[in-house]
Amino acid sequence: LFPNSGHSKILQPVQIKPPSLLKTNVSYVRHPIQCMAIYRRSGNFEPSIWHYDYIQSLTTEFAEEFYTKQRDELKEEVRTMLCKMANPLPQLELIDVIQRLGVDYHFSNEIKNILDHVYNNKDTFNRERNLHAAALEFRLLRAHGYHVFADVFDGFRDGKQNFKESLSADIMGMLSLYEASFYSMDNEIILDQARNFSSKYLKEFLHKIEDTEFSLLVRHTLEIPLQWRMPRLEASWFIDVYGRRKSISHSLLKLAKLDFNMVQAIHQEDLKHLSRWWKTVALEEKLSFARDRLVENFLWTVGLAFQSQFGHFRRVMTKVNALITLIDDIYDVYGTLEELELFTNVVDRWDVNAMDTLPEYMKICFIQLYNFLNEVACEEKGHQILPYLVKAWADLCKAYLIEAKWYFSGYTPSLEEYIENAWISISAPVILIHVYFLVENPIRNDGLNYLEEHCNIIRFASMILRLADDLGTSKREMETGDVPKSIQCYMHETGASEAHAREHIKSMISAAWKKMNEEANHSCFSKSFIEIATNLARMSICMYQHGDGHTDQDPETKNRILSLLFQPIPIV
Ligand code: LA6
Ligand code: MN
Ligand code: MN
Ligand code: MN
Ligand code: MN
Repeated sequence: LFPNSGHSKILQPVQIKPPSLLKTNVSYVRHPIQCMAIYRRSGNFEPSIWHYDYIQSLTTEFAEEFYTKQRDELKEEVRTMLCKMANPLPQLELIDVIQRLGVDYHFSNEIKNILDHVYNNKDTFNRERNLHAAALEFRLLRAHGYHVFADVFDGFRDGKQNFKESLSADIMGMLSLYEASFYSMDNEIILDQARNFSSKYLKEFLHKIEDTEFSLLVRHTLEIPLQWRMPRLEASWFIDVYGRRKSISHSLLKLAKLDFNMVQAIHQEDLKHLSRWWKTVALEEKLSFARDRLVENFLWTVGLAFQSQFGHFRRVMTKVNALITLIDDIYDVYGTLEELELFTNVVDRWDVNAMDTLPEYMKICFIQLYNFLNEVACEEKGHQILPYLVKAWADLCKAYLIEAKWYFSGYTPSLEEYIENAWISISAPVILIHVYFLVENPIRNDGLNYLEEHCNIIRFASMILRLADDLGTSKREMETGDVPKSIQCYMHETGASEAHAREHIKSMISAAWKKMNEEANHSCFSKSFIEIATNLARMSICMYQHGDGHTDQDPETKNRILSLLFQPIPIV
């Protein structure tokens, strides 16, 4: 994953002094390959439905300073309410609501104080009697990194170590237990039991009762548990659900709506900025074989970090995603094997002079990458981060090349061999290395070595992204012609049906989540980095929930984009 001292070529970054960015109209020698008839696949990607002019025309009243004062007042009201509460259970329930509404980041200190108190007085808070209370406390403490053990559920089991059947009547308890079970780490058998037990009764409950708010919550949870959900999408859904409740805090609801819209105004500014940048890239006719999915690429970054102060983060990361998507299409769709070998070599050498060997479309792409990485590295003063970035991108290209070779030779690897390469070829290591440099501030001196030694969190987030992507995209990929993905490798290896293979891949996703939870709970990375890595996994579940949301512009994804990015929530 990372440079080691042997790779001297990479460890010597190319010195580049601004403003010496390369222009794309450099003259070049026509490569002989262009004289031959070349068979190229086509992704048949639809043009983007989000036009440049539409994005530039976005306006919202919530960008106005006018609302800041109103939000501050609402924040104070909610703060007072939160601190005034005397009992732990209603306090924890309120924290849960505040989190689901997406405004918990305004109350980090208050929430921490309350959870500290609950954690330090665990024994006085009588959980034995109330499964809901015990499960909620467990979930919130784990989510915030406290070390709590799953034996808090021991008292709910009978002499044979099974959950007591009588608990199944407590449907609120079942729901809370189910949500809590998704915070399990490796080898917590009691939480596996908890998940099986509660999901069985939740499903039974749904058969009996149709439309109450509660059945809506149960259906939502069974679809995707809270721990796996993209925060921003959950907020927009839950604002609606909460607004229909009878006894609620109107200040809290109003704060959630207002804050959602104010943050959305910032997202629109980010997106306008990005669409001006993207226009110059997408205009390159020689790159028109690739997916034009700026808005989807931006949505990923909103999934990673939505808050106002992450504007720069989203702008950089959207460019990372757009370049990944472009280069992925070069390797998977457009490039010939010979061209791909040349390109991999040029990225690996990081040498603009080697660029002459490339066909023009690759030259344009390499210049984009070259300039972009140099810009990112120049912004990070005082640290030589360029070699790390280049190494990550070169590793990505090498993993892409391995897949291309498998494709062109008709080879189907075993699932294990596939995964060993595919957790890199899904690009999460590239994404998270950029994230690391963007959020780790200051970069610890030993941080880079640490990153190298403790890259498990990167690995598990990558696994989830890869497997979720395979579930969502392999239909398209098999149609276009692509390397066998995890589902096909598993079918080939075991003779299983596609349906069975998909179930197997889903169970691998569950297993990766447990390891991810474990890492998140014991990691020395900053809270921001852990949160963003976890959000990458959540965002993959979201993007591929109904198929290939990154590529297909399906109605679900379109509606999500509209409600998250373009349409404010009505305030009244
Ligand atoms: C998905 O495409 C794609 F472009 C990715 C690199 C996935 C994650 C993306 C971000 C955030 P595809 P492949 C840019 O399904 O070829 O073609 O690895 O990826 O399966
Ligand atoms: Mn691809
Ligand atoms: Mn690929
Ligand atoms: Mn894919
Ligand atoms: Mn560890």
